[in-house]
Amino acid sequence: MRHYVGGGFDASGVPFPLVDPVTGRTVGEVPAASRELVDRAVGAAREALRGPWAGWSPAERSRALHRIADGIEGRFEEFVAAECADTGKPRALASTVDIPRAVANFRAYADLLAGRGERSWHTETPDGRGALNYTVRKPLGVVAVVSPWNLPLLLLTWKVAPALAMGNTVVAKPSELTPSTACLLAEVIAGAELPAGVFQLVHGHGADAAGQWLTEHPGVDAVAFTGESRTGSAIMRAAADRLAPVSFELGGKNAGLVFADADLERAVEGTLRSAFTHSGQVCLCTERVYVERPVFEEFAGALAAGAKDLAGYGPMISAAHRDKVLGHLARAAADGEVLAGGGVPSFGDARDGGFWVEPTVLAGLPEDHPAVREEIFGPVVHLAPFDTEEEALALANAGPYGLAATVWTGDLSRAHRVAPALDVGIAWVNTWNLRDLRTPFGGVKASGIGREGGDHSLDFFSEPMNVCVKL
Ligand code: NAD
Ligand code: 6OD
Repeated sequence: MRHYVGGGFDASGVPFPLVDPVTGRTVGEVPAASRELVDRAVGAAREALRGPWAGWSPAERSRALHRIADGIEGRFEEFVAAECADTGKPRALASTVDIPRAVANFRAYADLLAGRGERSWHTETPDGRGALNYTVRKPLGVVAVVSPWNLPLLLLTWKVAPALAMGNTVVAKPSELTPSTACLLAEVIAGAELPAGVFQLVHGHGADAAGQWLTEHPGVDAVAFTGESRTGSAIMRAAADRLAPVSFELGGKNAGLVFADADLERAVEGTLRSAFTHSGQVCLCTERVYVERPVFEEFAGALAAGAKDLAGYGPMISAAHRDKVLGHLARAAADGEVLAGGGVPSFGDARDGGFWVEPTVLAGLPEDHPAVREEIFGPVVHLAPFDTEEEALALANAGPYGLAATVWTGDLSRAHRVAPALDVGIAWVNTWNLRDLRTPFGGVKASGIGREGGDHSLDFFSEPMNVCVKL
């Protein structure tokens, strides 16, 4: 595990343990970046803004992104193994989502950049000759990228790729819990013929450590962050003093709406996937499902049966996170009904030392219960009945978050009525987590600020400047 600063690797810093969530055992050490190293990383990124990188054309940057994508593909199995080791997620997930999506992030932004144009305007002038206005896109400068542990490489590259595409330099700080694929990415970038200082990687914790020192650094021009909403508030306060722009992807408490006219089998199967993928540790996972009353019992029975049958799921990321999830389950069991799961699985092997929680289906809790209002970020879903479309919308739209929602219905008119009326950034109809990388991605309310994806990211990571030429 090494930092990557100014084109060189660096293993300095007080080490902290890396823990395998599957067994709870310490399996390695990560050096924590000192404040001095963070300073050096920001300094190297500033320096690189004045170097040859500034002269690279969009086409050259686009080709560089493809080289990085090639580099990840060339070490695909290493990336998959590292992601599984850090997160405990099943290989099937890392090899079909995390790593291919990281490759796709570089390719998608490379292609968008290569084909991107800007508008120009002809302005009338009294002498009749007019003036031509055109837009020049400039990088923001040094961008801090701070990312979480749930989809470590996917969410890091989701920001690094568009930031580099637009000519910025980057200092990235991955989650302290999942640093391994970021290290591999630094190795790939080191071999991708980018000028020294264009990409930096520093490891460490968040508060009073590398994350905070980086995001409050006066040499950082913008912050792109994915993580908890309250961390976003702390980062925004730090960025406010220097008015640095922020792009935030934050927490969620995503709702599913199941109407009686839905294909119930498909809705159950889709909800199992949306609630329990990566054991609920995906920001888009569904944690509340509202089911139209005539089909509530049937849906609840089938979902609970499906949850009991789930095999091949992974653990929570850490002991602290497992304890938070189990705390929610203890309160929920006391106040409502547990239809499936609710406990810790027993394996009779080394996994018993890991951070496991059973896929859990709850019902019967009031809407203001912490398990229904707060983000759990674990394999836990609560079911409640509704009687009318208006009630379903009111239930889904209540609460502090607004990231994503899913509507299950067989009525086309209802789908088009309900989906746009949801207070979220992303709504799916009869599917979940079908994501085209060019579409806007992000949340409303406490779920985020701004949009990522396609041109939205390229816009965030650049400053449009107007040039007006009198003809
Ligand atoms: P977190 O906020 O604890 O940490 C995220 C990153 O921020 C880590 O790298 C951490 O070290 C750093 N950090 C923590 N405190 C900091 C501080 N004061 N200053 C600067 N950096 C700091 O989040 P997490 O537990 O790693 O991730 C889970 C959360 O992320 C959940 O809330 C989930 O909903 C959210 N998430 C959101 C999206 C989205 O797209 N909306 C995607 C994935 C995860
Ligand atoms: O784009 C994807 O494939 C994906 N799974 C995004 C998830 C983001 C939030 O955790």
